[in-house]
Amino acid sequence: MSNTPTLAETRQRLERTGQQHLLAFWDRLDEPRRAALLASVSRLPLEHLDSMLSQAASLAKPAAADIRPVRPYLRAMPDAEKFRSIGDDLVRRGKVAAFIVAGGQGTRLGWRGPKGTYPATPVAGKPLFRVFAEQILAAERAYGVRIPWFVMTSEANHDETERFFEDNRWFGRPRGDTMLFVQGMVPSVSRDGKVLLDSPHEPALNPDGHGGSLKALREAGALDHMQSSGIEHLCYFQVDNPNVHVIDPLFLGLHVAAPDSSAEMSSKSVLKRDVTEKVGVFVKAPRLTVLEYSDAPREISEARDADGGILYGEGSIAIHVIGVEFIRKLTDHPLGSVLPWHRAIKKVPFVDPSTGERVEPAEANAIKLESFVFDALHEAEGPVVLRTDRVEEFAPIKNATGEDSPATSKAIQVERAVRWLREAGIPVPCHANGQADCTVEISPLTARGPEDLRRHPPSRPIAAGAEVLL
Ligand code: UD2
Repeated sequence: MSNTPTLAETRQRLERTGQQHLLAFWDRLDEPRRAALLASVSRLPLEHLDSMLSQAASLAKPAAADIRPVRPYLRAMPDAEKFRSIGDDLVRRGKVAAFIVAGGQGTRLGWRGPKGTYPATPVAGKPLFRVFAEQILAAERAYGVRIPWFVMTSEANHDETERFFEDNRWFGRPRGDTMLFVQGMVPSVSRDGKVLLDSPHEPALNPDGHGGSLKALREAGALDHMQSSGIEHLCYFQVDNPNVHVIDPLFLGLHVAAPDSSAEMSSKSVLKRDVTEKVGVFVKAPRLTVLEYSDAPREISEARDADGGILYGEGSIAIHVIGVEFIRKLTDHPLGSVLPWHRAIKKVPFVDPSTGERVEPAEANAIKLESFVFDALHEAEGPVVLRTDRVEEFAPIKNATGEDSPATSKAIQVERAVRWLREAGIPVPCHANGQADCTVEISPLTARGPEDLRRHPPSRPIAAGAEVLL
């Protein structure tokens, strides 16, 4: 027997919550559409919607006067070796899993398909998902351990993502070591709090943001799975950054053993390129917070320190380590997580319940709610920030052209490869100005850093002007 509420129950609930218009087209619907409508209404958080909207509307942004800079750890810290070996030990003992959020639409890039399928690397044109999978595989080989990979998709791209992994035979890793699951959706509502209809039998929904990943991990059974297999920490990253070091022992060691950390959540930063760069920044307000670029008052984003550097310059590159126990704590909540809702006012096409006509609004007409994973920092005891090197770890692909585009990402990927080769003492052909005269890509399966290249140098020298895949 189905658990879907009946029409009468649904009608009562809609009346109680002021959303009766969702049944406006009931009489015109066939049976399958009626069933679909009842089922989707049953999943809407209608009883909580008013409080979600008013919480989002009143979300306090920290006042400039209350904001202080953070003091990050640096990779070249005195105890780096100690932390690295603590991190190595965690990975070796199977305490660590990888977690990518890949539910976004990649609209800015204009790629028709899940963003992880985008051919991102400079020579082989490897798709992003392959780059990450090979990194995980390389770490598994180096540590002699299996590292589960959790992949969050969205309703819009789940099937295609799964097919891509299938078609690529799970990138050479056992099928059971990758777990795909779909993030949640929340209703898109009119400015007066009415859930919009996307069609006569479907409420308009939008993904609940990467903050929804914590709830989705729990609902998909991933948390239980991690706890039963002894996994204690998740290495969180985004789909758009091929230079991420998915498994970073120094970062993991710092997360669990820094004197001021309680191993709940830790983050990486890079120094902002300039004051206009579109990354959130880590600040103290007074707890550790990411101030999103669109929310930062100018006196904060443009403030300079005594040496002329950017005062609030610790840019978030959306790389975190999150404790599994901490995720359980955050998701012990009737709405699935304690993270606050943010709202964005957007244009959302809808079916007008009074006329039955589809409206393509000329102006922003709707409130979309979403939550952000970095808001969890605010809840964490003793979160720490590790400042890392930009070229080494951040080559984002966000826009089709210009900044943070495939072209800039490839240039950074090549810059890192050249740097690794030079550090390993391998000659790289140069122009007169010292710039490398070659396009090099290093597969994660060849080297995870300069050390691997030193141990296994390329069999042939790199020729001037060559495109080389190592
Ligand atoms: C994000 C950060 C920004 C900075 C930057 C670094 C936010 C709001 N801003 O900017 O502060 O750290 O990254 O690169 O995060 N995603 C989902 N489901 C969703 C929404 C997003 O899985 O409902 C994923 C998406 O697939 C991507 C990541 O989250 O992997 C970031 O999403 P974005 O592209 O919207 O964030 P962006 O680039 O504006």
